[in-house]
Amino acid sequence: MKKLLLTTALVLAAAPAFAKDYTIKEVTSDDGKYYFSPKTLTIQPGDTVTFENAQDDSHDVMFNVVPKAVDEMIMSPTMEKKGEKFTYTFNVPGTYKFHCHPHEALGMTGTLIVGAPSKSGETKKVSHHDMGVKTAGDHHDAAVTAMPQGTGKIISLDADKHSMKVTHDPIKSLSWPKMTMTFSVDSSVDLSGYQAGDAIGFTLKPIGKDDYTVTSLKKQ
Ligand SMILES: [Cu+2]
Repeated sequence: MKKLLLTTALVLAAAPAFAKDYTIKEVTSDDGKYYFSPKTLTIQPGDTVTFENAQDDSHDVMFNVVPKAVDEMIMSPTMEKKGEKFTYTFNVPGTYKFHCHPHEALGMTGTLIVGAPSKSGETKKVSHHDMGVKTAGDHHDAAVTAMPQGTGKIISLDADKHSMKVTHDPIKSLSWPKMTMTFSVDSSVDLSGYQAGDAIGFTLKPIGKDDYTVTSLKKQ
């Protein structure tokens, strides 16, 4: 009997710790601050992190620095309702950096360490809008610059803001997966003939560093 107990104890000691689940909340504070809570987190390989929208506000999460061995883009769809979640299991050790795309410029960024931090040179940058397109401020060559094209479906239109929410198919030239996003629509585009549910084709133009506006629209 004693021997059996000892064997059991050894097996338990050798077994890997059970994977844990963590939550990072995406917060919009009452005084207009946007942040992840917690902003930094250390977990172990195999652990799972759930990003949860803490209010009815539009957040997402995109990983823009990951260990070199990570071979996929880690990004959530847009989460617009309180309680919407995006869950991912992190198996590759190292340093990860992430942000909320709409609120990155407002400081909504964070860091995740899986196991131990990466040494310098062991991470890579990932751009979910890596585009062969020049920025809006760069006008010479505009004629030869292909603007990204997309297809999708209108979810809703906001005539006052001249914007539309679209579920778009993957856009290869931007390395975007299928997503639901809100785009501003250029004032030259007439939205009056469109409504929620329409299948559309559209052209995007970069504005600023990280944003796009719809410059042409047609029904599919
Ligand atoms: Cu956000």
